[in-house]
Amino acid sequence: MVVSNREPYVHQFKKGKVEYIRGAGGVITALDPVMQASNGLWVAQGSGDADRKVTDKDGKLRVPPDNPSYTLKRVWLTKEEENGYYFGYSNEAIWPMCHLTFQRPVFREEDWKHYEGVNQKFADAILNEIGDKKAFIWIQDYHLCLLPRYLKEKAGSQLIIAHFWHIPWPSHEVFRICPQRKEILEGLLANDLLGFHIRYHCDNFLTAVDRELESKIDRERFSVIKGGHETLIRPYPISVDFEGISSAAASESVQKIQEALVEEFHLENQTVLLGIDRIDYTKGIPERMLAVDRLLEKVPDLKEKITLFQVGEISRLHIPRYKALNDEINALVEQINWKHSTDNWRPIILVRRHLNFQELLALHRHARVCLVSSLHDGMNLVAKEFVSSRIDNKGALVLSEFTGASRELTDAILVNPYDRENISEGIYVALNLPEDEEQKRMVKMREIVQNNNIFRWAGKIISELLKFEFKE
Ligand code: GDG
Repeated sequence: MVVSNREPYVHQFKKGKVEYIRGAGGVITALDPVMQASNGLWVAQGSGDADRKVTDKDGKLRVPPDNPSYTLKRVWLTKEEENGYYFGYSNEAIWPMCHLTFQRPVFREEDWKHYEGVNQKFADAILNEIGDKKAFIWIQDYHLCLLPRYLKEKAGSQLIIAHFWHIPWPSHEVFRICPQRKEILEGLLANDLLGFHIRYHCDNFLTAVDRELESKIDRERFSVIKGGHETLIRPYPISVDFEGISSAAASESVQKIQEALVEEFHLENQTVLLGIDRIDYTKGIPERMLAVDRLLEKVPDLKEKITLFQVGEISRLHIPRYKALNDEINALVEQINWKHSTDNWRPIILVRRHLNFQELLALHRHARVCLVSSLHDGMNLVAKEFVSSRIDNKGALVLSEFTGASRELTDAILVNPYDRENISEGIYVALNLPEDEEQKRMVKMREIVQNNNIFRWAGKIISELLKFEFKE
């Protein structure tokens, strides 16, 4: 069983008909292929306006709709619950606390109450499904910190639980500001296995436990024993479906889409710098735009030659900080385009509409440089998707050193996103890499993503999970 906040398939009404889209976001990109291969059950929040229409009375349906291969069970939340649990505690408290971007977290007591209530609601839905059966459960992310404890309290001997934390875990100096830090740690320590992207986040977690709770920490085994229960803490760097992306990128349909996009956006004679992100202050989108601005100031010869093509899917707009970022990005695009544009060229194209995955691959194929300038990022899948799409072994990746991906993709051009000069130099270096050097770097990066692909990531966690024995 997989449990996550976000569902993999969202149903919406379009001109009276029900249509579905596969959600954007790292978790879904990573786990949908795993679930398709294993015919499991995925429990998540229902979120589309037509979701209720397609489910049975228990909130269940088979997905993907075009090729049903596993079951999706929806948990329905009220508006108040969604505000408190999702926008409030998850994304105004935990998210900014875990990402070092100097965005102050907001801990509201009423949000926490909803966070507890919704975690309990997920637990009830799951326990209801399980009955007296035994189950392996794999929980995703920071929305569901309390769920493992609620499940284990009711059905400890029937369950083996793993939890993957998709975002960074902060240093203790940061974590200790959280008023609910003990409850969060106790919730997570009900897991049998807890995974982070990198070793550094595991270390931070162990330090937090050490400082906050009575427990025994085994630094050799990388585990915590609390109240007689052991939780293993392990790094599992997430990845993408390398082979799937490579072969889709080679397909004729993606090639056709590429031609259509080039025509639609007049990219025929442009060297494309590509950004693909949810609009989020952790992703360094204004920083990237300002770096392009700086580059054009320093190297005016690049005018009419380069285009920053930014795909920005709107995200969490109910939160004031996200709304402000959205406005800031719109204003920056206006300002930078006004400053540098000529009669038939503008340096930044910002695309707000939802692009499907094939369109993203077409853009990856077309780009000369992919720009990932996150201020802090657990992994960053866009970087790995770019590399996987480059079947031609061409293209350069400019990558923030504060992403988990930078630990593996050392052949990218690594930059500090807080340093505008440094990003703009990185772009310049990327644009001027000699052909053989560009190719050598891309080949090495492709080997790394090919070896540590999404199936290997999931396989490692699942095989660790299967080593545990149910308690009698
Ligand atoms: C969290 C962590 C970690 C983006 N725009 C569109 C679209 N996307 C897809 C990308 C990529 C995914 O969304 C974004 O993944 P990231 O890894 O960049 O970021 P988060 O959503 O913040 O994910 C992150 C991840 O979890 C996995 O553990 O890497 O660090 O923050 O796959 O391609 N997809 C479509 N249209 C868009 O407009 N179809």
